[in-house]
Amino acid sequence: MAVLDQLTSQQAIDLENKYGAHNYHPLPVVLSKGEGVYVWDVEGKKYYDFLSAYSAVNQGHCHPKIVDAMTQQAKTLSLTSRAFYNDMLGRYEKFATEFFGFDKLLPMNTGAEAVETALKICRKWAYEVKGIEENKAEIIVCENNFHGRTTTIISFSNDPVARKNFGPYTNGFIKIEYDNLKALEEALERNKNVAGFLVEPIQGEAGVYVPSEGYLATAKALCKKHNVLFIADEVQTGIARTGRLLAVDHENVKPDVLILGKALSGGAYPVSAVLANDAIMNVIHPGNHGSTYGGNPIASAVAIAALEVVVDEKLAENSEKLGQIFRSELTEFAKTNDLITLVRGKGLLNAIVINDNEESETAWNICLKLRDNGLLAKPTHGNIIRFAPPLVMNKEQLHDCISIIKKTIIEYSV
Ligand code: IF1
Repeated sequence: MAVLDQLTSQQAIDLENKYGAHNYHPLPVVLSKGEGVYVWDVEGKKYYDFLSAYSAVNQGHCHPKIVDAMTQQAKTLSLTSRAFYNDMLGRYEKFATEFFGFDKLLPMNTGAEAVETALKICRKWAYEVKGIEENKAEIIVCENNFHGRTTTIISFSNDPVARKNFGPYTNGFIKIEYDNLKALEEALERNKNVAGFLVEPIQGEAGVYVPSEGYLATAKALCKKHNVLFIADEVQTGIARTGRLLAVDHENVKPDVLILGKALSGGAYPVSAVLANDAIMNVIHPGNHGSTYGGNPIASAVAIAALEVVVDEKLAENSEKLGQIFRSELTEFAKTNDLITLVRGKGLLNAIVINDNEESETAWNICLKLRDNGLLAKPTHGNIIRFAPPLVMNKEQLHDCISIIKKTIIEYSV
């Protein structure tokens, strides 16, 4: 079989099982085409994409403006490394820092790299600006966090599957309960070497946990009081996903350090970034940090186009409007069906909690049925299904999806 011969779904799955590391357990569907809110499998069946590649495809699959920007730049100059300047990076940095309101941007590629970058900046700021004794800096994180899969990041994870047998672990992290301001205040008062507080404005992987109203604003105020950096990981919640440009905007919170990824490129190309003001970012000097592909011309062109789409197509407003319809319709429906115990989320980052335990296969089996009914979603745990369609979805498509979800739950309940 020639490498690019047409495949059946089963053939594609068999190839991945035989030749690929088994680091994922995908839903059994093999996609070969994407456009806007739709994806198609190799047999030509059409689906609504209700995961958006974990919120990387907020602008919709293969958005023409983003693809054009990528294609044009790829034909012109793809990569220079940072050994030389290029004519795209500075323009992207100016555009993005003005777009989000910070002095500077450090360009990386994946979300985890951006989180690692933010941790390094926070520690260096702690030693060189705050004056913490070297190698004593502590960063507060939340239980049930998800910030990526590097060795340092999983060192402060409490997910045994992400963590076990990857030690020895990186030190310097204090874990507290999410959405618990008393725990944060105590950790800040008890430890004099705290450099930063790293937090997801909504905990995505944990099951779309939306914190109490005021949590982010009060947490930021506590950090300011203790001269500790408030570091917002908006890799999943950013770029209009929750109904505002950033999830922290719901509480008018300005993070000291902002971490972006995923939809910063609209799913076209790996682009991530860390943004901060000069007093923090200027601790970084040549040779401290970098990446071969970080800030490459294609990434710069793609990110500019992806952010312009967010504004041009009013994606935050649409996310807010459709999210409210989604939650109110499904909350009403949940009253009539024992299978759904809760609907929660913000904008178009939502989840339903299934009336079963975390270890059950129920959520998985419901997602298999959703697939058969033409909608793709995936559980975050045995009993929680995350729903996150592209933000370009219109009302008619959303109502169609809500009907599919209701129909599937009813079918499953009998
Ligand atoms: C997987 C989860 C979501 C993230 C936040 C950093 C990163 C992520 C808040 C790292 C990445 C992805 C990773 C992907 C599945 C997906 C995920 F289930 F893992 F947790 F979205 F919820 N900060 N999340 O959500 O970004 O290095 O992946 O670009 O690893 O399975 P990345």
